[in-house]
Amino acid sequence: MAKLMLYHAAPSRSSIIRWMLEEIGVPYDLQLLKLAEGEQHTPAYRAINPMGKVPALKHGDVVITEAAAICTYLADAFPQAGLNIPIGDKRRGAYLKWLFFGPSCMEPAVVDRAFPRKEEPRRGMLGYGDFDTVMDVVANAVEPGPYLMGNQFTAADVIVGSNLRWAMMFDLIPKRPEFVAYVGRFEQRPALQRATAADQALAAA
Ligand SMILES: N[C@@H](CCC(=O)N[C@@H](CS)C(=O)NCC(=O)O)C(=O)O
Repeated sequence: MAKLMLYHAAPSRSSIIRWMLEEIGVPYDLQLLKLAEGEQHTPAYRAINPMGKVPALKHGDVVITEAAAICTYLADAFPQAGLNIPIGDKRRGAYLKWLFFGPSCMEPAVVDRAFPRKEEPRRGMLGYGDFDTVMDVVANAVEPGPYLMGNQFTAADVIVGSNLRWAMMFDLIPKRPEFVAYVGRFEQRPALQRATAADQALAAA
């Protein structure tokens, strides 16, 4: 049995972690959950993630939930994969900013746009401000390339890249040339190709 166990459903946000694990290149096991059958709400799984959501990752006896936290954790726990910016490196500030920006700004901006609220909240009350600013900020960050942190591909790209990939796939954001070029660079990565093929096979089964 591998030391790492991913609680997974395909396709879902846990596919982000599958990609991350393939990038790291260590063995892992999967525990599959059928979300449509409510397996994420069983008492056994709620003991792992009380939110009743995937992904969750077990590393030995450590449990981590929330996709961006899992990616941050894995990058630090397996530094030999070169996907983290270590503590003490000045670039870690920007690296952490992008890891948090995915779930705290990009995701809510995209979801709010897909499912508009009856009453428009005040910009100052929304952590992400407004959709167009979020898109402009991300476009400016990925435009120089190849990755958010320059030449180094990091866990931040797994988070921000997954967000952009998914949102463009479902036409939830404009296919800006900066986004298309950035995401296009990932499609060639063997780790993403392995994770995607394995998840497609799971989804089809
Ligand atoms: N904030 C969580 C979101 C996780 C999430 O929403 N997962 C969805 C799948 S994409 C889920 O488990 N949905 C099942 C449910 O809510 O019942 C993260 O980033 O990990």
